[in-house]
Amino acid sequence: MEEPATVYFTGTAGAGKTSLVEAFRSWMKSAGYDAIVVNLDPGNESDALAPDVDIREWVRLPDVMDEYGLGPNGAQVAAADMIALKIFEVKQAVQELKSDYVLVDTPGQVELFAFREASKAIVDALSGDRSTIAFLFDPALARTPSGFVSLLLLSANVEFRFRLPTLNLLTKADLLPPEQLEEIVGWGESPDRLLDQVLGETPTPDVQLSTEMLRAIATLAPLSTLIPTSSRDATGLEAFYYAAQRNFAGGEDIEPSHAPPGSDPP
Ligand SMILES: Nc1nc2c(ncn2[C@@H]2O[C@H](COP(=O)(O)OP(=O)(O)OP(=O)(O)O)[C@@H](O)[C@H]2O)c(=O)[nH]1
Ligand SMILES: [Mg+2]
Repeated sequence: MEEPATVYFTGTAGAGKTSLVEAFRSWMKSAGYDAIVVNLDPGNESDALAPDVDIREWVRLPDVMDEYGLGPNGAQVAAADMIALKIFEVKQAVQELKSDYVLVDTPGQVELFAFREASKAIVDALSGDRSTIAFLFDPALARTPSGFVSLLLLSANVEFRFRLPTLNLLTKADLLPPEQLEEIVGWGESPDRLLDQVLGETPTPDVQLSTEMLRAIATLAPLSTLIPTSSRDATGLEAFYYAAQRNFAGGEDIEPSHAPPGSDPP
């Protein structure tokens, strides 16, 4: 059987990962696609979450905290290694469900996913050839030029670590006035405009630093477009689906089991 296409959702704490995973699953279902949700966050407490495969069956953050006398962050680090040891059980549970798509929710702390060797082992074990990362831009951070640059660097870091195609999504678009939404999306399209804006911010050392880093990013890779999304009103989910589809290298578009109205590829 062909391996399912897998999307990893990552981003800074509270960026909207769990909400988007569930909103995207609902959208996929209504569009006739067969997707399951895998929760890889041992500390997930979101009410929105209804995973088909749940790491908390094997590793639970409160248990790790109790057992090793750790705080939540230390316990997340320890749990990441424990998860890596259980990943083949997780994979087996995923395979038993025989879905076409797997949507993976990851822990709140992005550095845990981005920098630890355990996450690399987890992703390597879980993913087939057709995998992509969705990196979430929280508008609370993305709305200033230097915040936007920081998120771009974080996203590039994730892509560099995992060597998987990475899509940048702006979350909670419903919270932004249209002009601000347009401005933020514009930064993703035009490195020059972003650079000008960064320079326009007070020239404190950190702003100078982000300018240099932005130059590097702009040289290394064309900035990838930022897809605005909202879990509240399902904005951008279809656009995200087709962008992800293009990233599943060599993958053919999987036909929905029933043709949804108006869902022809653009
Ligand atoms: N208005 C609005 N709020 C949202 C949206 N998505 C998420 N939120 C809110 O943002 C907060 C964080 O959402 P989560 O989905 O838990 O974010 P997360 O990245 O999984 O959070 P952690 O796992 O704790 O890092 C919650 O209060 C959500 O209700 C959205 O599209 N619109
Ligand atoms: Mg979450």
